[in-house]
Amino acid sequence: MTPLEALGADQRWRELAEHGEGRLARVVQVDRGECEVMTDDGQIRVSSDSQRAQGDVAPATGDWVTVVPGPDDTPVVERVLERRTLVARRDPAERARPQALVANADVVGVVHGLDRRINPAQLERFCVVGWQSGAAVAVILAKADLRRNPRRDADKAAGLAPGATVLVTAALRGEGLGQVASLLEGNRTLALLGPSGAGKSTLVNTLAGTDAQVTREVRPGDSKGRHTTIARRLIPLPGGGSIVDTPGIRAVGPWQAWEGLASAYPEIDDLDHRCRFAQNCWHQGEPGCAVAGNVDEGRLSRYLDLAHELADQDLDRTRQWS
Ligand SMILES: Nc1nc2c(ncn2[C@@H]2O[C@H](COP(=O)(O)OP(=O)(O)OP(=O)(O)O)[C@@H](O)[C@H]2O)c(=O)[nH]1
Ligand SMILES: [Mg+2]
Ligand SMILES: [Zn+2]
Repeated sequence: MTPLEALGADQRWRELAEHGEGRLARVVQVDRGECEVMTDDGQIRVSSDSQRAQGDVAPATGDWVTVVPGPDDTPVVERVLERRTLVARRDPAERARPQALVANADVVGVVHGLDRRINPAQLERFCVVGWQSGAAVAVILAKADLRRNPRRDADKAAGLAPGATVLVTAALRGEGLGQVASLLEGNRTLALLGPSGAGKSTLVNTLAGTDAQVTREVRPGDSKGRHTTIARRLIPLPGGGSIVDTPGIRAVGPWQAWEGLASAYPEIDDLDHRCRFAQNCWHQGEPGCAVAGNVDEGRLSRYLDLAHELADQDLDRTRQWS
């Protein structure tokens, strides 16, 4: 297996690459105009052409690209191949712009640390972003050693994340890691999402068998991890497949995530079109509503919060372009 095959290079990627001059590579990390990419011959640094016309896709961690020799012999990214999936959020610094987090993940792992109570709004929000990416979603409950009955947490999570695989892990004790590893079978890519301190990097390090990612002590008194670095790095695993850690994320704002919303709340989406005023029903007492009263109230209210957020975003975007 070549290093690229271990990262998921398949026939389809190779064929896409053949449309250009360059050779196939996968972006391991992006850092100010330069990328580290994996090629069939190992990892190299390439520049990601600053002259690239605006509107061209900027490479993100996980992207498949083609690389050509540049003017001064440093290789340059020629093309970003069309993404199969993309984990993106609303740019935290700007209201109406997306920020690409991870490209071409096969599974998004939403990590929640069991040192805290499950926060339904937060978990569902991460799931919306996960589903919107086009990848499958797994909820990974971490730090199960801190709970007497983690199965109960798993049941709760399953109710909040229909359609997602729910895994229980205790990385520091080596428990549940096989299940996480099985998400990577077939050289797949797992993108870990979740609030700071959830236990993402600890999972990555235990699976990779290295200290690839920095972990840190949770502050006493609260369970929030401290902010250190935000580099998103694709980490190859010894048995094939890769994981992308996303450090330093406090919250995710979904970006144009109507499909992700529908997938995260399938029971609401299933009934939605049966409301008498289906196009305009906010399921808040409108006559002939098929949703209100027939689904969990908490889920409905969180769904509506997210729907309002997305509707506001659509308005912002319309204003921006008019
Ligand atoms: N008890 C216990 N603690 C854990 C476990 N996994 C992680 N932790 C602790 O939780 C804290 C945060 O873990 P990290 O892996 O750094 O969290 P993170 O999700 O990477 O956080 P950010 O990088 O800030 O986004 C550290 O003090 C870890 O030692 C576990 O399985 N059991
Ligand atoms: Mg981390
Ligand atoms: Zn309705």
